[in-house]
Amino acid sequence: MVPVRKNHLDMTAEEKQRFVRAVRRIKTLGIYDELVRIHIEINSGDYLDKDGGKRWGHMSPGLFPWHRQYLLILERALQRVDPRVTIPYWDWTTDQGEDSPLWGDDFLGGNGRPGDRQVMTGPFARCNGWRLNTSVVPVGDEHPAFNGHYTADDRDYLVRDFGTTNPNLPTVRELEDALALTTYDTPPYNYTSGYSGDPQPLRNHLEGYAKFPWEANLGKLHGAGHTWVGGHMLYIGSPNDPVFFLHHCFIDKIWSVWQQAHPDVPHYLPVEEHPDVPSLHTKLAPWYTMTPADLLDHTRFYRYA
Ligand SMILES: [Cu+2]
Repeated sequence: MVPVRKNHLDMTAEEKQRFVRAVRRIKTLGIYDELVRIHIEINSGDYLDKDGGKRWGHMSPGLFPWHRQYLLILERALQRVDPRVTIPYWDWTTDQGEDSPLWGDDFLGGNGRPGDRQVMTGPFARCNGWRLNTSVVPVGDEHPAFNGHYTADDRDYLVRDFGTTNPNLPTVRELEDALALTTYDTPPYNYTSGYSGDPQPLRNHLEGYAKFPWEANLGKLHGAGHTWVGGHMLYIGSPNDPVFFLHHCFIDKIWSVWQQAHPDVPHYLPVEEHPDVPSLHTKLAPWYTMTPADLLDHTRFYRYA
């Protein structure tokens, strides 16, 4: 029987407690911080090479499979601590309140306090023992969503700033419009995919760098989830905030929903070798153990409720 991932709103108090306890445990074991470090390293390379060069999991068709493997590694580490734990997801199209149980003291804790925006409540507050060891901040004037340059951040506490950089979480309409697309990704397989006309690529709309003419701003869906939470979620060290994993779990579910909605189109592109981005049969860095083809069907690893 494969583990079942569910909406955090459907978790019992005990399930939430088990999840939180397991996350805190792998943090003390150094596993969590190693995953943060990997995300910073890969994301930085992806952004520095955004116009040409190796891109694994961002500004790349690798977005879905790379993060699927990344989440699987976290989930398996959690399950070594507690076999019943799975990663829950956060459906930000409907679960948009600052008073959502997501941000409760018994789950992820709340918004940052006025001033330094330090998270002061819940199990991931510094005062409750959640200390950042691999925190970074971007350097340079480039927008953080494009910037691969960073330096060490001496703040060892988690920062959130709900709705300041971006006041709007993604809408049902934005998600439906993206899910209606029938092309996984298009050349040049980067943040400009879809800019020069049709077909429009699912991946770049979901990632948030492409938009439809009726949409106001870039940065929707995946991007908007990051920017609405703000603080650490704005930058490449975003996995320091455990909400990263619930956010990306929903992105992962969306890929699955899209595949089911479009059974007859390629579920990953490119199929052929490509100089910059993973092809269907490229083993993904930094692990070099699985390819997008291996990761296409999640049902042998876990299911969604
Ligand atoms: Cu990422």
